[in-house]
Amino acid sequence: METIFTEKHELRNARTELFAGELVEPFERPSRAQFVIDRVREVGLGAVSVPDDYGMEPVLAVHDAAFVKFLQTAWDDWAATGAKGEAIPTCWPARRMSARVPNHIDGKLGYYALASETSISPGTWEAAYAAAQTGLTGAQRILGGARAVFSLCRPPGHHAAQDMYGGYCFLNNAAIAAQHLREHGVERVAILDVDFHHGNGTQDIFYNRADVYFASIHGDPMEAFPHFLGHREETGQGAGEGYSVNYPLPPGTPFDIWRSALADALDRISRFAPQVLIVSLGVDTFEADPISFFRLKSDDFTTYGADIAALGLPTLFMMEGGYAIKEIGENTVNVLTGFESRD
Ligand code: SP5
Ligand code: ZN
Repeated sequence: METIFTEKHELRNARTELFAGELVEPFERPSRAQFVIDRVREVGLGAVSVPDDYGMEPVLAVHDAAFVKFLQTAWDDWAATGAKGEAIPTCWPARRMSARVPNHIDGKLGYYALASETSISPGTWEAAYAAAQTGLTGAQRILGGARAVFSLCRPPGHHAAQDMYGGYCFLNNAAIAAQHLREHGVERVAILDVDFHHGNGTQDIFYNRADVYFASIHGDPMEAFPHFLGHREETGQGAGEGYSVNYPLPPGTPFDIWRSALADALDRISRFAPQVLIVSLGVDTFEADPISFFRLKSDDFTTYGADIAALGLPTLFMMEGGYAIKEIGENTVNVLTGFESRD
């Protein structure tokens, strides 16, 4: 399996994350991608290629133009205020307040952020853009006939919506890839989100569409981030009714329960009959993940990789979360080798 990867991800290197009332070193840090690419090379998964540049058009096919402009200028606007730390929102358009986009960077941050843990730092835009291109290049390989590709995207994308960032995500890499596939002759795309957290951004982007199916297995939002989306009752809207499915699972969920949810999701995806499957691959379902509460073991990742391969679909794996850094390479690549073992 070919891997798409660029060192430009290192440009996303925030110093701070707001966690448990303190500013700590971010869980989503550059060494994550380094451990994954090291493991890809160690097991000889296949060629490692740098992404091509598809420009801004595929990004703007998913994201709001003013939001993208905000991401491009947020760091400079913030630095110009003389702030000493990184850009963190401190106020939001909460219930019964105006939906107008403010001029001041403090207002813009609150308007476009869905969470405050994610500091904007210098280089964030450049890295997010490179991650989107990494996904697009993977999509292009699938269009060229590849059975499977791994886009090692960083920063991740599944929490980013059309006009919102947060949860360590800025551009929705999976949504951008899916939309690109749709515009290049693929009629039906399914996105399977196995990250521990609900893929709220991806769901929201395709919520009223019947051409992109969305399935997510995640920590129950009553107990876990992003807290405000990912309930079982959310199944799509309008033309999209029945084209989203959610499996919120409780603290302590072991692999056998998780795997039953996966089986149901794969069955529904199979009945949707997509031409391409995108897997939003977060490995924060691991038992030792520092911010999550499922109990998957390293071998379980191999097992479910094979389950996904059994669908027999052209498959684009895209990196999302996973914060047990020491094991992130093994767990991620286990999914890919598990897939290949069944292929
Ligand atoms: C891509 C991705 O995995 N994003 C995750 C963003 C999670 N951010 C907020 C996490 C809040 C965690 N609180 C955990 C308490 C652990 N005791
Ligand atoms: Zn996650």
